[in-house]
Amino acid sequence: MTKPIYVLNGPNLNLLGSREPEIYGHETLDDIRDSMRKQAGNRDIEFRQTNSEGQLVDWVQEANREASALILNAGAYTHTSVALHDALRACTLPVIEVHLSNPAAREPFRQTNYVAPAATATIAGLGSRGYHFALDAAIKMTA
Ligand code: CA2
Repeated sequence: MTKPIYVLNGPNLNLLGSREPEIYGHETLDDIRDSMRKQAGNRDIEFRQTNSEGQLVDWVQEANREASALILNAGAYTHTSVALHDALRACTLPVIEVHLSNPAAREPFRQTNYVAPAATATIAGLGSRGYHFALDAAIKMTA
C-alpha cells in the first residue's frame, strides 16, 4: 500500500482568498486542497492547516512516520522556527517547501529561512501552481 503525501500548511493560510489577493491570489486553501486531490489521481493526499507551531512540529514528525513525501508551506514559521527546522532535519522522506509568494523578493524579515536548509527543494513565487508542481515532483519521486 502506497503511503499518502502530506501537505501541511502553517499560520494564516486559512485566510487565503479573503485578503491580499495581489500577493497570495484569489484561491482559498480549500480550492487548493480540492485541485490537488484531483491532480493526485489514485494517490492519497493528507491536507492540513494549523496556526500552531507545536502542532506543525507534531505533524512533521507524523509525516516522517506515515507519509511517502511532505509538501510544506510553513507560512511565517518559515522565518522564525528552529523547532520546525530541527523536526525537518530528522525527516528521511522528500520534503518540498512551497510558498505562494517569493519571500526572497519581500521584506527583510522574510529573508531568514529555517525550512529551506532542511528541505529537498523549494518552490516559491508561482502562486497556487507551486503546490501542483510540488505534487507532480512528489508523485514522481515516490512512484
Ligand atoms: O508566500 C507564502 O506562501 C508565505 O508562506 C505566506 C505567509 C508568509 O508569512 C510567508 O512569508 C510566505 C503568510 C500566510 C498567509 O497570510 C495571509 C494573510 C492575510 C490574508 C491572506 C493570507
